[in-house]
Parts: sequence; C-alpha cells; structure tokens
Amino acid sequence: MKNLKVTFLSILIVCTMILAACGGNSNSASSSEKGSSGSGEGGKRTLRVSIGVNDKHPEYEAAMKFKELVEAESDDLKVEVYHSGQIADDRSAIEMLQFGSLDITIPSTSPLVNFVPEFGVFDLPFTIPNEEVADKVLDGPFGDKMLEMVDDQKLVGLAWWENGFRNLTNDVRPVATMEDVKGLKIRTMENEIHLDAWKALGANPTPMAFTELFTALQQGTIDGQENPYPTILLSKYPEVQKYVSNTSHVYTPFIFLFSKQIWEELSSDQQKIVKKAAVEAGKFNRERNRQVAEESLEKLKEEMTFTEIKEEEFGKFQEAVKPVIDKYKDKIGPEIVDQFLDEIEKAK
Ligand code: KDG
Repeated sequence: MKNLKVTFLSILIVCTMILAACGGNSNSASSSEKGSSGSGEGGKRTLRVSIGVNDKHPEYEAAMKFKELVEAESDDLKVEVYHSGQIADDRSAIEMLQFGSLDITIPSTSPLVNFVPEFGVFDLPFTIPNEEVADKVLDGPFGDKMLEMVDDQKLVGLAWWENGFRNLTNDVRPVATMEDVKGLKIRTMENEIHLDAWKALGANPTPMAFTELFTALQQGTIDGQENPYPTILLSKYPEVQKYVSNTSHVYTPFIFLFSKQIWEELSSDQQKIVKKAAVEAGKFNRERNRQVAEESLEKLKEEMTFTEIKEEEFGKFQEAVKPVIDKYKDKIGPEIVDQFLDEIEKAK
C-alpha cells in the first residue's frame, strides 16, 4: 500500500512539473500580477495602464477613451486600466515600465525628473501662464524633443496629457500672501525643484508619493498639499482640508509612457494604433480636464474657504522663487531651460 502511495505521489509531482514548464508563457499569474500579460486569451495581447488618480478623474476617463480607441482599431490588443495606484505609485510604475513588467503609465512629469532631469523644466514655477501656451509648447518642437528624451531610460514617450495648474490647499489658515505660507508643512511630489520652491516661499515642504497623500492629510502629519482643482475635489481633500488658494504656481503635464521593451515586441501596425490612440485620448483629456477644472473650482468654493490671491501678491511669489529657477537652470541644462522659456514667449 505504501509503495502505491509513493508511486502516485511521484507521478503527481512529475505531472505538476510538466504542466508548470508548459504553462511558463507570458500569461502566467506571476507576470500578469506584475502588470504585464503578454499574449492573453485568444492570442490578444493585454496592455495594462497604471494611473495614480481615481476613477472619477478626467485622466481615468481619458484612459478609458484610449482603451476604446485601441480596441476599436485592433483585433489583437486589449487594454486594462488600473486607477488609484492599484498596481504602483508613479515612480514604481515608471520603474516597472523600465523592467518590462508593466506596459503603460501616465504620470505627472515631476516624478520623471528622478530618471530624466531635463523634465525639471516643467516644474519651474510661474513659467507656463495658461493652457493655450501649454498646448503650443507641448504640441510643438519642444514637446516632441522632450518625448524623445525618455528613450535611453527604456521608455517610449507617446503623448502629452494634462494634469493642470497646481493650487495650494491647507488646514491651518487662508493663504492670501507669502506671509501666510510661512511654516506650513506642505507635501510636494518627489521632486527637488518643488521642494526648493516651497522652501523659498517660506513653507516646510516634504516629498511624498501621491498614493500616501490623503492619509497624511487625514492624520495631520502634513498641513497641506498642492494639486489641480479636479484632483483636489475628486480625491476628497475638502474632507481633510479647510482652505484653498488660486496659487496656479506650476502647470504639470501628464506624460503617456510605454515600456520600451514591450513596445519593441509590438508589430508596427500595433504601434501605430497605440500611438494614434494615445494622442487622440490626450486631446480628449485636455478638453475634459479644463471643463472639470472649472466645475471643480465652483464646487470647492462651496466646500472649502477659497482665497483669491491678488495680482500684486503674485509678484512677490515670483520674486521669491527666482533663485530656485536660477539654481535649477544649471542642473536641468541652460540650453533646455532657455529653449523652454523661448517657446513660452513665442507662444504667448
Ligand atoms: O498618477 C497620477 C499622479 O501622477 C498625479 O496625480 C501626480 O499631481 C500629482 C501629485 O501630486 O502626485
């Protein structure tokens, strides 16, 4: 009897090993858990998109538009969208693209500075003055050049989407002047330019992943944060923040990034479909984001204390951050910064 059991067990182990060897394709649980699936059921390749904002945000709507466009055009590509940082926060998602364990992420450009310092141009405060200038700069030669800059980081930059103009919220006091910023513990993105800019304005900034922000506000470990109005409203910050001001201190693009390793596995037809959909969905995203930003501000005025910063006060903010722009002009590269500022002047 005992021998029979041993024989049965040995057969079971051998069968399991054979099955595991046959099942080692890109469809295995471990690779799909990591966020990249390769060819899925019926020969379709699944492209997984990771974003940090939740499923109420215009960026999620645009990611679903991207899915709709790709799946309408292609019979061998499928798209799955993972919101609220379900797969990873921005920096980790970018690293996953570099390793080929995630297909797409569409973060703010700010965390990308940790991989490509030149992207710091977009964090220089009070430079892009409005959305019209933003569109001209991003859709022109400068924007094309910046998309190509991710190439040697094992990334493919496909399109510019929009996060938008960033505004300050806090739980301590209304902010109408630079004086009011003094000592506020402000969360910034993981980006040294933002840190230095808020220090220059008198705040006490701390870098933090977007996925940790709401909890930190709720627990009071920080006093405030800065984000575009849609993110402030749709991430429910009015539940944990009393005051909002129209600082509009930085315009942040979202950048549509594809894993270079996976990109090179796609056929040229698949690449064309994905690129076209990323650009089209980006146009949809910008339009929708601007509409939602207006609506969000009206709702925030009902749920929070909104403080309008006077024009002459902006001059003091801009004066205070000038040394930060000078300092980072050298770190980013003077020629890139000069080209960026020239493109802004031309677009005005
Ligand atoms: O993935 C979404 C984030 O990239 C975006 O919301 C980042 O603005 C951002 C922040 O404050 O982290």
